[in-house]
Amino acid sequence: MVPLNIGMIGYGFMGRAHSNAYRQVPTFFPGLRYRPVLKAICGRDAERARAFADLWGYETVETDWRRMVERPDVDVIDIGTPNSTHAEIAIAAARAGKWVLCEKPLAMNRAEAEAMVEAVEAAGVPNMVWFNYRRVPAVSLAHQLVREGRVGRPYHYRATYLQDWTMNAELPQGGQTLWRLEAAVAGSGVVGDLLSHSIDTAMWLNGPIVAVTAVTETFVRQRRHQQTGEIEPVTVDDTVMMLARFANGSLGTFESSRYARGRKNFNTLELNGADGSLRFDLEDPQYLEFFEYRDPSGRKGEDHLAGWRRIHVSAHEHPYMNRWWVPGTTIGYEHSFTNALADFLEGVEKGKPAQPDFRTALETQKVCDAVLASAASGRWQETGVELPER
Ligand code: SOE
Repeated sequence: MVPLNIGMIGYGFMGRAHSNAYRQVPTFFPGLRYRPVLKAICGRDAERARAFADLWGYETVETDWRRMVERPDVDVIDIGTPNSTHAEIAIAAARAGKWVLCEKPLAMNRAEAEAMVEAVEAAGVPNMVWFNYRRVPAVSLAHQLVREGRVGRPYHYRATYLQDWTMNAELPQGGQTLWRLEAAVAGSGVVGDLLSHSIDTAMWLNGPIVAVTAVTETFVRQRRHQQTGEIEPVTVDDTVMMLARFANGSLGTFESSRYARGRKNFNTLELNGADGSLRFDLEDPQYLEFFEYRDPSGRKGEDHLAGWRRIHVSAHEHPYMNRWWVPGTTIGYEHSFTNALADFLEGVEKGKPAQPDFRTALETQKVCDAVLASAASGRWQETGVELPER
């Protein structure tokens, strides 16, 4: 096995999720050529970075990402920092010849994302964006069924991504923990944070989104800023409702919100086609629901025995599941990151880049920008998405 030295930048939620994947991948995907080594963790607060290194087993600590990017003993730069820093770090890392992994959304906006794509492609370095939900086995199985033509001509795509953690009007904004509430750091609110996940999955399952119309709302208009202590205007969208037109002629509805009381990470999708429908709900992640418009003998058409199947996606035949436990047992949220990392490493090994790479994530960014533009103008907006079949 070839050691691959990881330089992880950011020690928050995603720093933990990615670090866990680096630790798990060699043992659960033992055939891979590359074996991640937790070489260095980088964060601005030296004490927190040291504590993180001790906990997760990183060999060294950096407090300046620029030093990390220059280190000759680091092969991969993994960006788990707030969105406003992604572009600068990724471009510097690519120029230094590092492989680059980046947390979603890829960038603050389309222009930044384009510059990032240009940098990784000019350097010819492997790259990927951590849109992890593609790698939930039930979602991967949905993709497989679509590719096998089991859904037929698609008519509707429906996605919701709902949370409620920002509803408290007393919650401050900004700073290390609440930067997702500040547009200058996050780029947008739920559009970049939640809707981007739904768009990535939707375009993977159902192809390019060519046009959108959207409305956004900010319900709590002022919050105290964690750093300045001042009451300041809230600059992010709390909720977005979007209608979409796909290149394949189907229509989509998308709803993302951090104001859905009781919803913690309610990420669902449904696809309705001529020959079948698929449904997934991340709060019940082991299951894929599938309705097939066939009678039990395989003839097309519904009979009195037709009905929704609730597939427990835990058999060895299901995506990724032969890597984990015995059939019938389950895996969780963190495994989607390990699965994604395994795909990335295998992709590098085989010369077939794993998806979504930066170029594909740029297309998601284009849709996010179109959503924000439509919400501002009140008009339908073309997205300009160009997604080749991969
Ligand atoms: C916060 O809303 C968040 O942590 C997102 O940033 C993640 O991408 C999502 O997967 C879980 O919720």
